[in-house]
Amino acid sequence: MRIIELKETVTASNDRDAAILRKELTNKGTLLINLMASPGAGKTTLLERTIRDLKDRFNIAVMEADVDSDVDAVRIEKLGAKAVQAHTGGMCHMDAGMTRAALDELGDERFDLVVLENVGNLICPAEFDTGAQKRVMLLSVPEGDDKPLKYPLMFTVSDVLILTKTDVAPYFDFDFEACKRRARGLNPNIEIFEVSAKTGEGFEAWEAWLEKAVRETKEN
Ligand SMILES: Nc1nc2c(ncn2[C@@H]2O[C@H](COP(=O)(O)OP(=O)(O)OP(=O)(O)O)[C@@H](O)[C@H]2O)c(=O)[nH]1
Ligand SMILES: [Mg+2]
Repeated sequence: MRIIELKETVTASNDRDAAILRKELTNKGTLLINLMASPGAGKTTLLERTIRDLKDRFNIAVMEADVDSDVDAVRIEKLGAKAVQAHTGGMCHMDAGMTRAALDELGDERFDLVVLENVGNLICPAEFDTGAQKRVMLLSVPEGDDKPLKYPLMFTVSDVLILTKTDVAPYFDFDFEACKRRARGLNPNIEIFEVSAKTGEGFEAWEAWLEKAVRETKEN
């Protein structure tokens, strides 16, 4: 597994670079997902189960972005999926240039699905287009149902909201309906799934969405 050291790319327009990257990926038939959430919300655990379930159908790679360490990339490689660990040089997000550099490290192999596990936080990753065709965010039950009120941009820019750790719901006052109402108030088109990576509950619906998105990318 490779570790690459990235620096924020200084370009005139991140949005323009992201649009070019998105087009290249779609032309290649590769779906890139920008996966965003707070630290510890369950991004890597969700990916582990998703890879286990889908790896026989799709060629999957993961780009782990962190300020430091390689623990997440090591977890992904254990499942037999290709992983690169990107160090963001202290930055709290990935931009399109950094994403391109991390993709280059994956080499020439063709992937159906590449997931970028962005740096854990609900603020900066929402502000930067990485070039991914889809943005997926996680909110875990222990974080609370008020997060759409506090971090509205993340909910506004995401295509999918996955409410995770539903197995611990009995121990928290998490109002699912209020949370969904708040998220849809910001983003009426957001797709919402409820899952537990511990029990596997809800994974069928999330993986069906993902499979459809992979197939649609190839048709474009
Ligand atoms: N009970 C329960 N625990 C979970 C679930 N998903 C993840 N966890 C636990 O939550 C903790 C954090 O999970 P990770 O998958 O490492 O979270 P992450 O979002 O990748 O964290 P960072 O990469 O550090 O931002 C671990 O102890 C997991 O076992 C779940 O569905 N239910
Ligand atoms: Mg992680």
